[in-house]
Amino acid sequence: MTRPPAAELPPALLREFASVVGGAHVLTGDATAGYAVDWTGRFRGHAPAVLRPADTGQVAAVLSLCREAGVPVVPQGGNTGLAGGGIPGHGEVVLSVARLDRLAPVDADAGQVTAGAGVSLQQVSDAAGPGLDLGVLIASRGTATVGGAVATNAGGLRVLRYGSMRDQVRGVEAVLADGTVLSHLAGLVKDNTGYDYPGLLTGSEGTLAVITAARIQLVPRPAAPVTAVIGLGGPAEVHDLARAALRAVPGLLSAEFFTRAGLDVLAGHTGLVPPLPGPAFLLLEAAGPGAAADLAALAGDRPAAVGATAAERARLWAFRERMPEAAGFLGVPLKLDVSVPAARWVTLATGIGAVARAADPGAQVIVYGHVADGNLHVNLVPAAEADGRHEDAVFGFVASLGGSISAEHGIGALKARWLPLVRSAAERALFARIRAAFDPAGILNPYVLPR
Ligand code: 2HG
Ligand code: ZN
Repeated sequence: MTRPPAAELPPALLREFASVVGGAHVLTGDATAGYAVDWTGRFRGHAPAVLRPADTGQVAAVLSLCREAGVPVVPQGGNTGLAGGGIPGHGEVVLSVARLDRLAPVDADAGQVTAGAGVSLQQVSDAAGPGLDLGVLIASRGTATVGGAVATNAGGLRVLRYGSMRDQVRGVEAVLADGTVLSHLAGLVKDNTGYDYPGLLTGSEGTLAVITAARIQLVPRPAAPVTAVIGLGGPAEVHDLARAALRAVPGLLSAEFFTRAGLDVLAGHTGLVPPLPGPAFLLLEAAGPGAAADLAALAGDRPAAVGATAAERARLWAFRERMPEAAGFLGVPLKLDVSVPAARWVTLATGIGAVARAADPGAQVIVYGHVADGNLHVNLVPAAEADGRHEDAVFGFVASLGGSISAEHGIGALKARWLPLVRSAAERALFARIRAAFDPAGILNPYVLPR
């Protein structure tokens, strides 16, 4: 049985943890504070201890101790998650993978690299060298870790070209709740020898095992990328032009949507000056021969800002990459990341503001997202109590459009209640059986996903 939440752990157990990871890496009291809250301030918890193992053997040993003692565990990477899945909301112990930071040399033959769970995505990209890159690009790449990105199946800014984290994962090393180490890191492209458990662990949000390393397929580093921001009349124009880009721009890497309303908030608080007129913006990035000409032809005579140097591109990307900060200037945001079939995206993007305000007339809503993926980020600063009414409204609308209540951030603690909107009873029962097979004692992230 899992223990009830505890403000403190027995001193004998803390001593056993210390004998495994070293006393300096068993944090208690004030030292745990940064691990118990997410960066938006929406999710706050309490950890009776934060454990910082240095290698896979130490992860196995502390998990065995936790299981024997019935102590629930929340694995945590860079703590950049947005659904509360890495926060000890019910007094769980936090198992930080930050020190699993070993990055092997790139395997140039295979174009792959094996990275510890605590390596940041930026470090993987940097280590890939001039010819290769990590396919997944997210704004929090300097802090987000390989372990967290695999555990949440992170998406980001280039999914239309390279897919999500699952598409990059060729293998994992992970530790089950009973301390068993599983390792499948050869990176074989063809390997039909049984269940694809690395694929299953990808996106499992710390509920099945603690991922300690991943074998990652790198992609060719995009050559001479060009970025364009185009000012448009609204979501319908954004959607149509993004669809046209998918067909007409062979080197397309990104098709991102943001709005003037969001830019105005950023301008007021960060000094970022909106680059163009227009209530809506489409950021396109493309690489390879002809990319600049393809983007120029697509933009036609619409207002556009184009950047080809690293500095110009960074200036244009900042408008989109800093969008997640905007709502935070207005209050503590609810970040609802949803997706719908391509044909329903315009209905979603144009209708969501009214849907949210019907539930909470004073709510402030900022939307942006990955238009080519049917993904919209709904950042909502409630005026009314955040008692579930906003999720009821937004997720109900998304489900009515045949969409998903989590496009890329996961279910976490935020969305567990609404999973039945998009997953049948039979599916949830299967999830529970898979989970029981991996973690019969139920100590791994017990409050994330249904049990
Ligand atoms: C993005 O696309 C991230 O910028 C964060 O997924 C989205 O903060 C958010 O809501
Ligand atoms: Zn996103």
